[in-house]
Amino acid sequence: MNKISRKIIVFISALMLIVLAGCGAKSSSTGNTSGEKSNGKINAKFGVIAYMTGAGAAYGEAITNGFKLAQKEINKKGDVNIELVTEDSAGKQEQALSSSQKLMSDNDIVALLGPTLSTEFKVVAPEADINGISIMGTSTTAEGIPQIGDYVFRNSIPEALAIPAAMEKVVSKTGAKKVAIIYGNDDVFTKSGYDTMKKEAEKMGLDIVTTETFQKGQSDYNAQLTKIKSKKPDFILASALYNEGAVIMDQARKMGIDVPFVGGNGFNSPEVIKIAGDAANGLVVATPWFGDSKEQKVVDFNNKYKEAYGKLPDQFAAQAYDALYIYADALKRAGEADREAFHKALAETKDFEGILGKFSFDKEGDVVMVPKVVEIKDGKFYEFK
Ligand code: 1QQ
Repeated sequence: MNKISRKIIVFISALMLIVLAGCGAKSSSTGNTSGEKSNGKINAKFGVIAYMTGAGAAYGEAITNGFKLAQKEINKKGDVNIELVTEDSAGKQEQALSSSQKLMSDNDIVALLGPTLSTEFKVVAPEADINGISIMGTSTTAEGIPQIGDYVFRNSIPEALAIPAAMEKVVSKTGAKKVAIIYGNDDVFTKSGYDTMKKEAEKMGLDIVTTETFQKGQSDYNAQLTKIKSKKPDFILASALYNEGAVIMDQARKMGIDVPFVGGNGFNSPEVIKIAGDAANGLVVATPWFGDSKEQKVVDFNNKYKEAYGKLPDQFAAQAYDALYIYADALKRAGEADREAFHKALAETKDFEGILGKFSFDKEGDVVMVPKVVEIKDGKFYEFK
């Protein structure tokens, strides 16, 4: 799009945002800034859109906890002072969109973080891009996210990297030949995970014995699992968020299906173990985060998080924590709380050292990273060997 048409669209969008301002749900704000520079510090407000209520609320809880912990540390260091204005998207596209419009209409908001689900992000990011406000996903792993536009980034590792890594480990260890697939066909992330699973299974020469689908909120998977069981797969590929994924595993084990499950990013939550209990054993996933690592920065993060929230962090908390540090770093390099200056600095992020390792964006704003493969055994995530 040329500069003049972008400016016209930005102007029209700004008018719409003024009208929409104040319509959305209640927002919460932590920290206090005015967008001005005071005492040599750069004060900046960032908008957060997170899945805080509803079936997947544990994702949003971990994410906002990660942000708040990083915010406290960053503000204490003192180069920049960050205020976070948080909106609940409830895992719904319409609510994510109205929340983000409310945030974008506040001229003091320099950039956005979230929303949580790719399904939400896919409707919010194009609008942020048109408005020239940077937006970064910290948990969005579907294909095509940063490709939405120049202002769109993520620090969450795409399924297209994670799922093949997990599949390759399982196949090379077990010699599996036959696989069944089950996926949610009404969600951007679960569908994208399915596309990756199918493509990779074909590439690896696996025999896909059946492909089953389900919808969000489904509680009975008897029909799908009966079919899967009858086909005797060597393992099952499941693309699901934790609330459906854990129930699928529970019902599968109760039916006597004991083969491994390979899942995507949605399973990387302790909620899976909480909901499925022993039935979660045998789940293999790839993740940028391994909480039991002996690396000092991981141990330190675990301790700080536990002290603040009374429990250990998960992948979503770790990604959010790093994301706010990436934003703080860009803000410092931008030198002012300005949307354009911030965008330029963010795009230039390179070799940022976070708790998840060294981080750079590729030229499309996507993640360059090698995931770790973990499996659940005896109710705990272990490195898959
Ligand atoms: C996505 C995801 C989910 C698991 C985030 C919570 O990866 O929607 O992209």
